[in-house]
Amino acid sequence: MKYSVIFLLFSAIGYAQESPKYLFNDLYFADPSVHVFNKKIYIYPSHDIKTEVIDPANGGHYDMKDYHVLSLDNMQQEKAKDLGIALKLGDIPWAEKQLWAPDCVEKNGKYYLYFPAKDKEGNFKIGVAVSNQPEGPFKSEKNPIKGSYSIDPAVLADNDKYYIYFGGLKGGQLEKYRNNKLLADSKEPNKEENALSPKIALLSKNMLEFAEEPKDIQILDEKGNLLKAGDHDRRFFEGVWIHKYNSKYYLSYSTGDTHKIVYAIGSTPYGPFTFQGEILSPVVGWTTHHSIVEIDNKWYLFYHDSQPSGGQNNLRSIKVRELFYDKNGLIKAMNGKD
Ligand code: FUB
Repeated sequence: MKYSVIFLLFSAIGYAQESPKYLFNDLYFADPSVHVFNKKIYIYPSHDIKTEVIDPANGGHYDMKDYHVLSLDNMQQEKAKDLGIALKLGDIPWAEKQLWAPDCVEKNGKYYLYFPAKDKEGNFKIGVAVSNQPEGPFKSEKNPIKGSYSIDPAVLADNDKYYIYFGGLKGGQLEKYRNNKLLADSKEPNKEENALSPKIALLSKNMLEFAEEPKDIQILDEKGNLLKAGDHDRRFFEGVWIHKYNSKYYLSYSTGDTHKIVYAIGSTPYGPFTFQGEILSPVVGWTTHHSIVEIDNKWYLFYHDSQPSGGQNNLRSIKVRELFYDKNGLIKAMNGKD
């Protein structure tokens, strides 16, 4: 009875109804990038910890010091299993602090973990670490990827090519760069200027370098114009993810200060992408970050919120719920407060 009342309520306001579940009780994990490797589900999250650092302007309170890998045997399993530390700050020669949202991809039986961290000059760069198993341990390269900057790498394997997407504003430092160059006094564009966009680069055959200069991804409105910087409900902020559905490329991301997960659709990995709408309304907590994955012919949204920590922004917990498309391939919006 109670269930049907809730169902009717959410159907009426247009949200897809499917109860989310938390995947972990004891430790705080966030930013879940999820992949199926060798028929097992692997989650590559950030590992949130309590910290004394107070630095909201730069996100210094997201003070993570290692990566764990989590796994599920199937989607019926209630809780994820912690497979332990896969990489830690002290083993990354170039990194100083803040191990933020990672992603992992497999190529020819090797696993490549891409991750952002601040270097000794305080600039975010993207590193890569390699393992023979999906759960690690991963061995970091000595230096970050040449020409990399900002945060939140996500990798797409497509037709034997591997593309890395990245970028994030504010704490993620994207506005400090133009044309892939660090500028001394660069700021966010004014609200009537074009919004900053996530970047894409083809990865080299050995997966350790960019094979090309990162390019801007164009996100267009319904009239074919680039989204504007003042369009906070739609413009890119951080946490980009890319997946394919019915041969189309779906680019999804967080809008940051309006706390939504939204998406745009394109016909190639490089875009352009046309804005479509909301996937998830704001969760409890400042950040919202997700991945979208097909598992056993169903689609899932993995994400995080700060409900279990009582709303502490830097202590987040990962969740999952089923995701649905309509007959036109549009994603049904979900309520982040469920
Ligand atoms: O977890 C640290 C940062 O918070 C991530 O890199 C962002 O996407 C946001 O979730």
